[in-house]
Amino acid sequence: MTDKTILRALKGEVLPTPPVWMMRQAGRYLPEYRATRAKAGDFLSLCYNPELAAEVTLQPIRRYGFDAAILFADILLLPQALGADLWFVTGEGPRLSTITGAEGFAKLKTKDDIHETLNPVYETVSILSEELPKETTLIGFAGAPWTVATYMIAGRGTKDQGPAHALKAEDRETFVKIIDLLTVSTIEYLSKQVEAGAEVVKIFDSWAGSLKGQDFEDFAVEPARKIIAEMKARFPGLPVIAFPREAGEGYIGFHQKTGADCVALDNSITPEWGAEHVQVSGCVQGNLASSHMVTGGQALIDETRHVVKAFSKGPHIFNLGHGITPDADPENVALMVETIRNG
Ligand code: 1CP
Repeated sequence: MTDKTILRALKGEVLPTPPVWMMRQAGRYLPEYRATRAKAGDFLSLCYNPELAAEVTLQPIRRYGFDAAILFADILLLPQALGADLWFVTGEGPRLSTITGAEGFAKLKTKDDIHETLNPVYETVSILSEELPKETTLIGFAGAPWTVATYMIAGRGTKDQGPAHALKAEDRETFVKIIDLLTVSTIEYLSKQVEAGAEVVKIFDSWAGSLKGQDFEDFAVEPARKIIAEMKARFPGLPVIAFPREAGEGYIGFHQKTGADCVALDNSITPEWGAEHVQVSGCVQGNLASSHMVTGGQALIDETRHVVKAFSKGPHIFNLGHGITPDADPENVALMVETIRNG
């Protein structure tokens, strides 16, 4: 029996104090992150520099003693490894070469070609598995096929994922090929992370909420199910966290349909709804609004207690409903952690 709290919660144990970590916990709200990033140059250089990527992963662990560290990388490294051009425009976000049809798809590489680009990421994982405190769980991750596909098809982040929906409607064959390539490549990518020392993997489907009805089943549920089934076949007992963000009713039964050990909840649902409809099926993660990390004060304390209490009857990992934002105050993060641990 392991004594790492996150692994215990993932096995279904109800702990008196929920373990805690935060999405984007290594990020621009921390002065030490900004300093290391400036040393690395740009964001991608930081992702591909194992020493510095490990350093920024460790920074929030040193500061707050979170129960988990998440590998510092990005979901868009995988399309880059498959041959897409990728760059980040400061203040705006990612840009990629676009895949708009069969011709673009044909230029992509195969799942077996990705490691050449992604080797530094695996190196970051092995450094971390040596350097993390023994009580801290190391989480590896990848984007879910649908979310990664939305960026590959549009060439950037989009509010409504319009270009990806359009390709799905107009050239379904190419769209399905992209999803299938990402599914098998994600399995290879996550497998190397686990071999290098990741103890848990998380699948980020940030744009799952724009898939409705049968599309949600085909392109959010089914790829997650395939990835999780194969990961568990290769690594028996490996815990998996799935994050079908803004899935709404799609959250109901997501554990059973995909085989995920934990389902991460966003801020579009109340903790009470999440406890009643999702936690009944297994461990959940979430879901304090990240805006409290900006505003702090008594409201942060009250809402942290509210989230802890609402999920206290089942397995729960405390987290935000989405990533912490660059304008957050590091003191508020300390206040959240203290409130969780000291009541
Ligand atoms: O300037 C900077 O330093 C870049 C900001 C940043 C950071 C810190 C980006 C650019 N990515 C990351 C790291 C990152 N991204 C992690 C590391 C681990 C962590 O601390 O959580 C992880 C897990 C991600 C995952 C990620 N990247 C997602 C899924 C989760 C989510 O937030 O919804 C998505 C959609 C991305 C794409 C991406 N990368 C970066 C930005 C600004 C974006 C979003 C673009 C958009 O809004 O469409």
